[in-house]
Order: sequence, then C-alpha cells, then structure tokens
Amino acid sequence: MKIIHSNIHAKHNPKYEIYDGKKEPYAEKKARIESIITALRNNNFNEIVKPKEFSASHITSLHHSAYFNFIEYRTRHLNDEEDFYPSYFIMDTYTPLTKYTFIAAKEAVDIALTGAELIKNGEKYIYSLCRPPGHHAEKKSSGGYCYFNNAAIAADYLSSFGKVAILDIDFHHGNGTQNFFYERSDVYYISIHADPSVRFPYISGFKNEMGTGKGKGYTKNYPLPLKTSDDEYKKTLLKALKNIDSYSPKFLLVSAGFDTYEKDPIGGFALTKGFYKEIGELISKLELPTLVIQEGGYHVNDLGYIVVNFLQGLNSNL
Ligand code: Q9C
Ligand code: ZN
Repeated sequence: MKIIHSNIHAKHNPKYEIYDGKKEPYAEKKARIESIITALRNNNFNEIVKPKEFSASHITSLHHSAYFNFIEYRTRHLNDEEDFYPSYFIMDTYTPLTKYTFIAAKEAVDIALTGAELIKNGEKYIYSLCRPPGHHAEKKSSGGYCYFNNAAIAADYLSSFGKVAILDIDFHHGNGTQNFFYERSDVYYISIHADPSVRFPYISGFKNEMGTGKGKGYTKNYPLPLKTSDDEYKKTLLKALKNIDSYSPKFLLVSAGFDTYEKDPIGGFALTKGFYKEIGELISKLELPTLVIQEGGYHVNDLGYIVVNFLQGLNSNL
C-alpha cells in the first residue's frame, strides 16, 4: 500500500488557537505526522512516496478564487514567526495564517490528488497523509485547522471517472465537504461524528441534513453522543457501510480522523486503540478502491499506533 507524504507540512506551525477569547497551544501540531511516519516505518509500511504537483485549478474549481488568492498572497508577506488571524474568509479563530500556510495547504491538496490519481489508475488502497487537514474548509472560508478541502478536491477529481462515496469518520462533522456536495448526486457524503449541538463545528451535521435538489438523499449524518463506545460506534458504522453499499460507488474516499480515540485531547468519544483495526476491516469488506485521507487526531503519542492498526485492518482483505 502506497503512502503519500512530504515534509513541507512541518513549515506550517502556528503557535496558538484562540478559543473563547483565550490563547491555547495549537493542537494540530507537526508532531502528529512525525508520530504516524515513525509508526508506519516500524511496521513495514515502506512504500512512502512524494506527491506530484497538480495545477491549482483543481483547488479553484471548488474554492472561490478570491479566497484562494487571499491565502496565497496574504501569507507571502508575513514574517517567519508571525501568526496572522484574518478577519475575512474564516469561520473561527482556530485557523491562523503563517508564512508557510499556503505552501503547506497546497502540498496537502497535491498529496490527496496524487492518491486520487493512483486510485483512478487501479490501485486498491492509498493513504494520503495530508496536513493541514481539510474537511472543515468551505468554498470561501478556512476553519477547524483546515484551509483547502483535500478530501473534497480529491473526490471531485475522482467523480469524473465514476460515482464517489465519502465516509467521514473524524470526530467532528465535515461541514466543508458536506457543503461542496450538498446539491450533487455523483458524490455521496456520509459522516459519523459528535453531536454538533455540543461539539465543533456546531453549525452542521444534524440528522435532518440530507442534501437538496439533485443531491437530495445523497448526504447522510450520524451524530452520536459524547462517550460513545466501541460497540455503539460499530452499530452506526455498519449502517453507514450499508448505505454506501446500496449507492454502489466506483470509489470510496475515507476522511480519516482519529480524534474519536478515548484519550484524544479535544475529542470526546470512548473508542479504544485496538478498535481501529476493526474499523479498517469493516471498511475493507466493501471491496472498493479506497483512498484514505488524513484529517484530525491529536493524541500525538498514540496516533501512529492507531493509524497503523487502521491500515492493517483495511489491508487484511487483500
Ligand atoms: N480548544 C479537525 O479535527 N476546536 N478539526 C478545538 C479546543 C476545534 C478540529 C477546541 C476543532 C477543530 C480537522
Ligand atoms: Zn476532528
């Protein structure tokens, strides 16, 4: 199984997120990716390859060009140590710009698109190790540590070659991804996440959001209460997998966040380390070409182990 990775992300290194007016240390740290890469190397995942460079038109066919230009040009003139909190094009105060945010966010999109192209060309499983994450990024706003929507851009690319299902298993609802495809039937968005009335993003991910117009019925949300256990989560996952199977997509994209882990510092579910292998196995039963895109997951020490478990579960079907 090929893993798409580069080191550019490490240059994007904000110091703080602002929550309720208070500065807190930035949870979406570069050490997350270092934990994952170390665990992959220690467990014989050795096919780690660099991304190709894709045209920015893949980004601007989903994101507004004024938003894209703003991220590119506004970051150019920042100093090395400067964190800039924009007053435009943002949905929250967790997502500052640094001098290197644009290049890191563009690289994360290239990592996702490189994976998508390999899947299009016949690979069964690819893991795109994106950072910064993407699923909260909307047409014209950043939010929740996300700038460009890696998963949505990859899904849009794949949709030219067949129907795509996106299974979003991050702890938080992927408001950005949902919005991009809310009126489309060629990309089915399905998410399992914490009840948005008590957790970020607060504005979307409720059960009654099911798509509109041509997209009616092609968005599905499974909000779950805090403290959800392995068993309860599994019941919901099985329903979601059944929904995906009935849609008969050509490709599956998994927006893989691991902040559902019981010890995650910003999550709130009770999933245990070992359960991620089973999640991978259950997904592999769909027998679909599957692009795994990295989203959240903030327990730096255990993150690598969790990802390895998940990918081993997915691979168990090969
Ligand atoms: N001070 C992703 O998982 N809320 N984004 C943090 C803690 C922001 C999560 C509050 C959560 C954003 C990709
Ligand atoms: Zn998350």
